[in-house]
Amino acid sequence: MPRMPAALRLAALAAAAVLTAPVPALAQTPAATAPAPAPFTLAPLPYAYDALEPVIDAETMQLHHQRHHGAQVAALNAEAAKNPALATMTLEQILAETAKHPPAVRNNAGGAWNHAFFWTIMAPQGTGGAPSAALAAAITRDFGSMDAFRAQFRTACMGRFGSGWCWLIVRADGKLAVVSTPNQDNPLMEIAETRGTPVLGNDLWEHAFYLKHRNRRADYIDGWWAVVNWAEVSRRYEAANRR
Ligand code: MN3
Repeated sequence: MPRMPAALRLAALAAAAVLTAPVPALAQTPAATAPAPAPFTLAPLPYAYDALEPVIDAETMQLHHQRHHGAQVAALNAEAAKNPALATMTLEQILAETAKHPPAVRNNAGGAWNHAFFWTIMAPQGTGGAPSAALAAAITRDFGSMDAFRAQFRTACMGRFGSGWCWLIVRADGKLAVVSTPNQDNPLMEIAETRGTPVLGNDLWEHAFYLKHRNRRADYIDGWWAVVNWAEVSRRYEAANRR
């Protein structure tokens, strides 16, 4: 083949690129132009707003669920409208790659997951049962006793500066650990200091307790154990252990 001048060679390459480029715009499906449905939803609480009284008052529960949790779901849907790939993902998939997304995705996917989890691990006083034999044995194995676990959890809750969460997690090695995360972060995030599967968690934001307890975080933490849903925590522990 005879040598082509450089300019001609470039023109030939450009023509080839046009021929092999995908067919543009016109081929869009109607679905791509219709408004996408909001992919993330706010589920109702598994009990009435006043069901955790007197430990957590109805007004706090209603504001917390409808306004705080609801706003995070709405904000995550707004992010998904900007980046439709998010709409195809589960919350857990998003939490595993938060560094790939803007901070609003980390904060609101975190908040959406954390609150949905939180509602399930609480139950009306007197109905939450006790830790299963397997969970009780693991708590004794990894903390020494139930009291020692609760003391460590309390210390972690009190030690979280500002807003955040305290968690009991199952680590990848099967061991239990108490960890705390800032803001709406959680141990499912790839950026978490200690990763694991949460089985119990307490919301340490002031919106979780301020109406009733004002600044007294310790009162909230100590009273909160009365509404822990140990049946659900145990179920989550056994599910995490099977992974
Ligand atoms: Mn909250």
